[in-house]
Amino acid sequence: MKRALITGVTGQDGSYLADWLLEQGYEVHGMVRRASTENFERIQHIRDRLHLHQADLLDQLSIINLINSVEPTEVYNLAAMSFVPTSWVQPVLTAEFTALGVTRMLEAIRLVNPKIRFYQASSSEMFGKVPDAQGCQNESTRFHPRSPYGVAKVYGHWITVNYRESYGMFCCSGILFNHESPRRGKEFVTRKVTDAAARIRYGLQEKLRLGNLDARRDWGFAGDYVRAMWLMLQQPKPDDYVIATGTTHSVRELVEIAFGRVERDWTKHVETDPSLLRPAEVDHLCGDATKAADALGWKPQIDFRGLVEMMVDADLKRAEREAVAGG
Ligand code: NAP
Ligand code: F7E
Repeated sequence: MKRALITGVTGQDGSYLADWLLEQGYEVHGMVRRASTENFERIQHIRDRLHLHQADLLDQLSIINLINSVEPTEVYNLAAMSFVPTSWVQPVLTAEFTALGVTRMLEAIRLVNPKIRFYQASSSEMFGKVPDAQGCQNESTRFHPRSPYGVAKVYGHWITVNYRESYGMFCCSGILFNHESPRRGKEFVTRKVTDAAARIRYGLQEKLRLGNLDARRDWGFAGDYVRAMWLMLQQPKPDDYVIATGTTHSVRELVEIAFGRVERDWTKHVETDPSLLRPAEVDHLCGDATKAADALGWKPQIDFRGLVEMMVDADLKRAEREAVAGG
């Protein structure tokens, strides 16, 4: 039986990846950090099928001990400080988690068993200020990160490539564009919008405050993207891949679709708030996943409208329960 270890298993991607690997017959282990209250909402439905272990990206020894005791065949490093605005508020901690955390994982693998296959969760935020606002980014596009988060991810990407080149380890970096789902954290713009649209529909909320409505992103479905992570580790050779839909939409279009789904006029509810603008913005992202399509046979199955409507529908169910409970 194949045995996988997922760091960040309590996060959006970790939970979908755990679902997928269990379906493929894996024994699935998850690394969780110690908290005074458990944060297992996203993995509650599979809790009894997962093996959870406490360790922390900041603590080298805990990671070495974890790899030693689990003896995984594959490690998926998804844990990180993943919210871009927080990276300006906590830049040093972001670097510790999101950059140096990758080296700690790689060093633990090198020490315990360098044959373990390793996946690093890299990000389209590494492209940042893209040279051609009309074009799409691929594996050869230069990086120009615009936040401490993006800079930390560039480090994580290159240290992954470096361990592959220095030690011949099976290390892959997946450069994933934004991917969302009903399990997305509510601070990210898609879920913030779909949650607000649903709550406004049920009279639980009146206003939605947003930052830059003109920012454009290539948004896909997280369930599609975790399949790509797994496919990367099933190849004969390790490599790096862009994973994206190849389409780009503005935050304004996201708002229009979400409010259209609940039959409300967004202009009556949405207000822009300058405090939500970022010190440096990523204006436009659109990924070219041709390499992944050719080499991995990967294609996304859910388009942008389908994604937004799926998220609104899930939030409508939650809002309805809240409205009923509130009388
Ligand atoms: P997420 O929902 O924010 O999950 C992050 C996970 O990391 C959580 O399980 C969190 O644990 C864990 N974590 C954070 N700090 C840790 C530490 N010091 N030790 C151990 N675990 C720690 O993020 P996501 O959307 O699933 O993203 C997964 C990965 O892909 C991240 O590395 C993210 O940067 C990257 N990525 C995401 C996207 C996207 O659009 N979703 C795109 C490209 C790359 P707690 O539950 O304890 O907080
Ligand atoms: O912002 C704009 C904001 O926070 C998207 C992470 O998973 O994807 C994610 O990073 C856009 C930005 O995601 C609000 O300015 C407007 O242009 O949903 P987001 P992100 O920063 O793109 C990448 C690939 C990752 O790797 C990250 O881990 O939306 N925007 N108004 C807003 N964003 C937020 N959060 N809140 C607003 O009110």
